Amino acid sequence: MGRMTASSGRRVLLAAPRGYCAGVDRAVIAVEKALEQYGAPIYVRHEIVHNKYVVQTLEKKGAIFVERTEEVPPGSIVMFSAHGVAPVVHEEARQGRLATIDATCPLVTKVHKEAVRYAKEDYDILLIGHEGHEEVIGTSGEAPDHIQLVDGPEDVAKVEVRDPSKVVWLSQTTLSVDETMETVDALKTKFPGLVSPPSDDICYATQNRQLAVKQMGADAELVIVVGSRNSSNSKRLVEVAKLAGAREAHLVDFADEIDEAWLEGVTTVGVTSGASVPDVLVEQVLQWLAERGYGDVEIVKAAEESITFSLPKELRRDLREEAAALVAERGGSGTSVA
Ligand code: 10D
Ligand code: SF4
Repeated sequence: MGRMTASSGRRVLLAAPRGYCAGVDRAVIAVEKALEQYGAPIYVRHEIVHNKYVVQTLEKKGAIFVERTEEVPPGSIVMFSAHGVAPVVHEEARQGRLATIDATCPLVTKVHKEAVRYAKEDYDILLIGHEGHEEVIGTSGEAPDHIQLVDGPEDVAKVEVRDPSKVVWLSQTTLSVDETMETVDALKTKFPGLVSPPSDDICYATQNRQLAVKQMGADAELVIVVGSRNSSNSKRLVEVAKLAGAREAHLVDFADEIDEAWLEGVTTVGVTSGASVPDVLVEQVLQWLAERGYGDVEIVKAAEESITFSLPKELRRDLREEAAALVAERGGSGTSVA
């Protein structure tokens, strides 16, 4: 314990686990590998993960981020983000003569498969998730006629189904565990025969990061969550910290967004980061805090994580040749990337 700490009692509680999950690690490496293997540009449909720093860094290396498949020139390579895409997007890529690399997290793909399976069995699927989020757009697209979105407990009243004995709930992978259970309870009250997904749709990484922040929320007056505004799982960590007792919790992309005023009267600061956040950004926050007397760091460990995913299979094929062939096949009108 440093002299400063001994006299002031100021300390940092650092959450573990925090930061990169297996799906994000895989997706970011996939963009880097594709750039190495095929050279720039590599188009990426949607932010590969919802993190400003990651996107800026990959842009500097030659990745081009687009929101719509039509923005990608024919004959190019396009990667789909970790959040997943609807089947119609695969079709758009075929139509646009694009070679694709699918960086959808396998745990998102698992939910897509559940949706397809329950739709085949003609269930009404209640997808709990945030309206407009990329992941729910992708999952809903697997079975648009069978899926309706339930965006929190307040949405339950408006839900109507064809047959209350044939209803299942599924969810986005990055929701608040507690709020989702509230929504499920409300749905079960309305539809007692509601079927639950075969395994948790909220992924291990989301659950573990929330567990850790819950543990620190009781002791930390202030919790700083490193993550971007459009990152669902990062935003949930702010909410969970507040519910766990933190007086204040804030989301920051970078250390220089921290407001000195937040530290007033604060002895214990909790620090964590979303699943899309590289740890270098957390280190910068710890440095910033240490410079202001919060140099004593204790780890709050809620779980061990060892899961990893292998890279998207397409990275093992020659996509440049494939892209060139796609253009040649249709008369070669596109911009070749070879
Ligand atoms: O917004 P989000 O939490 O779903 O995405 P982010 O890119 O921040 O984190 C990774 C989570 C993914 C790809 C959805 F599973
Ligand atoms: Fe996959 Fe979970 Fe990470 Fe999303 S947050 S990319 S579902 S591991």
